[in-house]
Amino acid sequence: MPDDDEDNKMADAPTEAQRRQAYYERIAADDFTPLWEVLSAIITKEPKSDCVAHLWPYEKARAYLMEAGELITAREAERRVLILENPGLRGQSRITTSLYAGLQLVRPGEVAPAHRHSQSALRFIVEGSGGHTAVDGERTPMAVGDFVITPPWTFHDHGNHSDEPMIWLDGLDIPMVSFFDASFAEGHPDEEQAVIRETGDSQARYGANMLPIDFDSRSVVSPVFNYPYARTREALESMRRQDEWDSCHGLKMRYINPNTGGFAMPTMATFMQLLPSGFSTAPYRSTDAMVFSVVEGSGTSTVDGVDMAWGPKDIFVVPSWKWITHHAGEDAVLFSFSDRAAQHKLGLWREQRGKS
Ligand code: GTQ
Repeated sequence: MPDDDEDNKMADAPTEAQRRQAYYERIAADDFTPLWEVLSAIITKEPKSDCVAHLWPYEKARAYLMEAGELITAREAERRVLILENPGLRGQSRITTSLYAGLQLVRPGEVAPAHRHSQSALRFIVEGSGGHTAVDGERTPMAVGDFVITPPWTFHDHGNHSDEPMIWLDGLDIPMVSFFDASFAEGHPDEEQAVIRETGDSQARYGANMLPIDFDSRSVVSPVFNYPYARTREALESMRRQDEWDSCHGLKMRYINPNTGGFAMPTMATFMQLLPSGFSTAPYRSTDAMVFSVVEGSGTSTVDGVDMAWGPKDIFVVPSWKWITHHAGEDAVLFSFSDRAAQHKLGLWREQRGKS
C-alpha cells in the first residue's frame, strides 16, 4: 500500500540533522569544518571576553612578594615576579586577553640579570627609589610613579643599590607576541650590561622637546625610556588650575613617543589621569581592556554594576567594551595601560561615551 511505503521510507531516511552530522564528521577527517556552525561565535556582534574586572589589593600582593623574596633570589628566578592573572583567564599568564602584568621585586643588593626578548615591557614603579634599570648602556633611576620603557629586543638588567626593596608593575605584550608566534629571547653574556652612557643622556637628547638633527624619524619606539613622575605630576597640577574636566576621564594624558607624537610603545598605550576629590565620571567604554595602577588617592570604579574600591598602589583591570565609571573619594592619580597602540595601528579601536 502506497501510504505504508511512504511511512517506511520516512522512518528509514536519515534526518537532516543526521545527514549534516555525518557530513561534518566526514569532512573533519580531512581538516575541514563548516563555518555556519561557528560564525556567530567567532564574529560576535560585540566584544565577548573571558576577561573579567578584578582588583588586586597592594597589601596582599606585597606580602606575597616579600615571601617570594625569602624563597628565591632575583638571580635564580631571572625575574622575581608574581603574575597578576585574570580570574577569567587562569593558567594563561594574562591580565587581559592581549596583555601580561606582574609585580616584580628587586631586593637591596640584587641584580635581575641582563637579557632581551621580542616582547615590549613597561615598568610602572610602585614602591622604593634608588633602584635602576639599564637599557642600551644607560642606567635610569627608578622612583615611585615613574614610567620606564624596555623596547623590544633591547638588553635590560635591573639592580637595586638602595637599602629598600624596589617593587614595580611590569606590563608586557606577551600574549600578543605569542599570538603572532614571534617570540625570541636570549641572555646577555654578562650579568649586567656595560654602562656606556651617563644617566640622563636619553632624557637630554630626546626628552627636552628637541631631537638630534639627523634622528631617524621612523622609529616606532620612544627614544625616551624614563618618564619621571615628578614631571608628570607637575604637568597635571598646572593643568588642573584651568578647571576643565572631561566628563568621562577627568584630566587624562597619554605618554608619547616625542619622535612621532604616537604612543610611547609600539603595542601598548600608557596614560596618567587626575580625578579631583568628589568627581564622578560619566560612563565610558572602549575596545581596549585597561590595567590601572593607583598612584595617589582613593575611590571606586564600577564595572557592570560591580564596585571596585581602590587606594594607593592597588591594581585593577577593566575588560574590553564594559561600561566603567570612576568616583574619586579624594584627589586621585591613576596610571593605566592597554593594547590601544596596537588596536589603533590595526584599525580596530572603538570607544563610546555614555551620558552622565
Ligand atoms: O623584567 O625583563 O614581568 O622578561 C616578565 C618577563 C619582567 C623583565 C616580567 C620579563 C621581565
